[in-house]
Amino acid sequence: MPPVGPKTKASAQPLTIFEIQSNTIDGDASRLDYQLVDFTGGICVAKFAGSRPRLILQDPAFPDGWGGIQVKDWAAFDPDPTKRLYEHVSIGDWVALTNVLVEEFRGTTFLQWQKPNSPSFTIVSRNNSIPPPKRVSVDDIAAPVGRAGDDWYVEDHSAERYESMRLYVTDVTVTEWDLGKAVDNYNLRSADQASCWAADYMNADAGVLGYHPFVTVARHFCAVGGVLEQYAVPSDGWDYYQLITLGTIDLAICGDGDSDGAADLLDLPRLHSCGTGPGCGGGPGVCDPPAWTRLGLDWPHQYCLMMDFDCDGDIDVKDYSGFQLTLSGG
Ligand SMILES: [Ca+2]
Ligand SMILES: [Ca+2]
Ligand SMILES: [Ca+2]
Ligand SMILES: [Ca+2]
Repeated sequence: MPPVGPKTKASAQPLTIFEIQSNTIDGDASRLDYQLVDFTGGICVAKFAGSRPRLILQDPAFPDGWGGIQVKDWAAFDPDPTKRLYEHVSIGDWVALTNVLVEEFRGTTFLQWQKPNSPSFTIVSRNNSIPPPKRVSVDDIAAPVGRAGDDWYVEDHSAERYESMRLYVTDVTVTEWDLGKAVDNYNLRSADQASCWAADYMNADAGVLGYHPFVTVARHFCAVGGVLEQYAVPSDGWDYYQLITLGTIDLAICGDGDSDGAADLLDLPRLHSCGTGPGCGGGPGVCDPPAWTRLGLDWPHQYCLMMDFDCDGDIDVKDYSGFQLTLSGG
């Protein structure tokens, strides 16, 4: 049975994502845990189907932290469609909620949509632009540190501010897998030897073993994107953050402009369109960039992280050299 919320509201005013996430006891758990709240809402940036479908919401007013939250729909399969939430919300909708329960569940703050609390939703606006993912360093979302026995803990919770936000890291290599509670985490190591953990359990393109087919030990990525989630059950020896990829577009293999898993000559047009500037123009088969790779408008070469071989933020002659080396097996 889902937990049923209290009958009184935590606040007379609807709360923002920032107010729910940043108001913590210890830099992690929300002080509003187990309180019923009204919620000003956020833009739906992703949906995750499953036995308990989820919406991932972001508030673009807080791009640098405390700007994301997940909503779990406990009534998604209710016979009465007016009681359901998940199916009524599309990516790009700004959705506001009333009577949802804040719950800290295994380290992550959820808003629980549960019929006994008589929740309601309002689609405030549709077709909003999706807030761009935030670029973070691997160290910003550092992997847990192993301790005596089988315990794994993050040393601090400075990554908490990014919980449930879309992020990406660049220039990383898979060094280990089968880590974590569900034995589905993999370690991403940066050139400066920092590590973070990722997993593909929300990835729509993952295989039956739980990993996306692009993920193998020793695989290098120009960029990996996803939603940050915490998994914490300290009594069982777990407390870690993990970058959860959502689709193939979140796994940018260097040089693989068409995301088919290999860099070859068919990817050359994409390299060229990236290298000639931001006006890719959406030419056929060339430049329909994944939304998550869109950087700020002031960045000169949008959309093209998989072509940034030297991971310095632009696509220039050095990246052509990187592409050539890749094709020649160098
Ligand atoms: Ca947390
Ligand atoms: Ca939180
Ligand atoms: Ca390719
Ligand atoms: Ca470059």
